[in-house]
Amino acid sequence: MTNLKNRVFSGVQPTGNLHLGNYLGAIKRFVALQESHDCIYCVVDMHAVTTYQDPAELTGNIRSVTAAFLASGIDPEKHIVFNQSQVTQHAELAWLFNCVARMGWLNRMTQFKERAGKNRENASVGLFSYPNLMAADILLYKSDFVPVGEDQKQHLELTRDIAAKFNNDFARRISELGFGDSYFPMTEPLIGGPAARVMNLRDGTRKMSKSEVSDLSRINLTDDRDTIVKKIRKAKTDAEPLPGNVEGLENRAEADNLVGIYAGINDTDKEAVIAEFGGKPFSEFKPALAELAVEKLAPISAKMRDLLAEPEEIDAILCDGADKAREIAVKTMREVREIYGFVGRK
Ligand code: AQP
Repeated sequence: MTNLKNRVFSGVQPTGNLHLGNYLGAIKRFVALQESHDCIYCVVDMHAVTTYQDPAELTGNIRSVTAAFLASGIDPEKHIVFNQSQVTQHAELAWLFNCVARMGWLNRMTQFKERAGKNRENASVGLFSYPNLMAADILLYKSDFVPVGEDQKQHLELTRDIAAKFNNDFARRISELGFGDSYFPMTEPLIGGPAARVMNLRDGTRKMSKSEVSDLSRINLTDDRDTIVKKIRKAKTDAEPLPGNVEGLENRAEADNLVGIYAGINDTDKEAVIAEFGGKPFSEFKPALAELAVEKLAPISAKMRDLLAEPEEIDAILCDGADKAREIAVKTMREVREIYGFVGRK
């Protein structure tokens, strides 16, 4: 880890089957960033338990997300891959950030409102303070960049607010201790591309999500060929053919989503997809999309199956990654404790 302003951090929750949204919005971009950055990719199991998880299923899901990382091309030798609960400093820093973040800031988080729904009084306190743990994940490693899907934009803004308030509250102490003008960086989100927000295949106004009841609403990374073809064939669309230009996708949520998915999988943009398929009916576009999805996803799911056949190897990779992550985390927490004025061994 030598370059300045070069560290990337991101996490994925082990809460169920990973889907095409997780892949295009996050994991595929994690892979690309390895070429140019020092990357830390985390299976955020402590975020997962903000809602109840069956313990045996959670274990399987932690391994499955790790397998998806590795099968997609993340290299745990050159970068760091680990699960959050093995590095206890995440929880420690999150507590301190509970004391930095303001109630009003968290009250504005739309994801909490969506997840808690009408049953807000019964949501866990952890679900409410989830963004503070996310800020801790990112800032524990003084990360410069965080690749995420668009749904995480607000949480990244909160991370910056927390860093700014911490830097400001402790400005004198930070300077006296020789850390310069500020301690935590202003982390930048990396959000973008044609598939930053992949939508539900049955309802183009809602995002594709692991927790959606209907399996037809998403393409899972583990779906076989027939299932992928069936889900794309059944994907909701309107009756019009694809428009002749990208502007024509406005107010056609489902068409826009399928074009974005094609562009995301094929490393291109919506303009290029429209240049090829503009004016064509869905009966022509959908089979082409299904073919492309199968071609790109089949090798990943085959590799995931091989990796999951040897769970102890996955666990060993996570333990090695946690050792590397902990080295950085221990140093940060030693400095943060000093900034706070806590008494203890250096
Ligand atoms: N539909 C999506 N389109 C683009 N990116 C997405 N991400 C999630 N859904 C989409 C991105 O995937 C990364 C990992 O997400 P996560 O599993 O940590 O949490 P999530 O955003 O809550 O994902 P789900 O599928 O919606 O999970 P549930 O149903 O459990 O709430 C993040 O970078 C996220 O932006």
